[in-house]
Amino acid sequence: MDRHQRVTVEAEPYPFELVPAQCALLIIDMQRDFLEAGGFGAMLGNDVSQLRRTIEPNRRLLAAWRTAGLQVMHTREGHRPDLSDLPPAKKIRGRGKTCIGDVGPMGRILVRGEPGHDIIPELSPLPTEPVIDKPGKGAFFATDLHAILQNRAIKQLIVTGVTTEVCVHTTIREANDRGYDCLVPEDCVGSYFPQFQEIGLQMIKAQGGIFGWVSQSAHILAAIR
Ligand code: TIU
Repeated sequence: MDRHQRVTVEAEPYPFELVPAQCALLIIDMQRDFLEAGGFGAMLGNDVSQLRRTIEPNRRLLAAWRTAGLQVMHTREGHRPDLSDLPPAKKIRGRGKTCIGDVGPMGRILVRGEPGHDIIPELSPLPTEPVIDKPGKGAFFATDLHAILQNRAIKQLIVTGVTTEVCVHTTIREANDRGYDCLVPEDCVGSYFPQFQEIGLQMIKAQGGIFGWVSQSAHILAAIR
């Protein structure tokens, strides 16, 4: 594969013209706190098993992306141990008994350095892959992601991870406003709510691709093979 050669990926609302050398795989928040019992997702009352179907497609896409020598970046949602970057409004949202920063089965919830904050072992970052620690839902807010992408001449993003309508959507909207073309493989993003998964994907590709394109990981794998 010539990484600078444009390849067409089957997608909606129309084919995506992928330039592998200019495209990063951005994996959003595949953390134990969202995908395993006892973390932040479960604390909010969610069924974490809904998200686990995304692990294997992400693992395959990540392996292929690495084999092709392309850019990979990961994000993690979480806060400093002193919680100085945690807005009070975020801390008390939900009126739950347990809050961000409290101790749960996987350590302090959504706090950097705690076991629950880690990316799941199936998708562990390599030392060469930037990990963006973000205090918000969007990966561009209060992070150096945009600078890293610009330094590496990235113009396109394949956005995967969890959850579709929260951190994935917020990140795609932020990226779109900054001029990036975003492609979302639907089997690699997940929501706790099946109806939000479906509508969230429709919202991206509606109106001529108002925020981006939606595809399947198999189409992306075929394009970079
Ligand atoms: N609650 C929920 O669906 N998601 C989040 O809080 N964060 C992310 O989406 N990563």
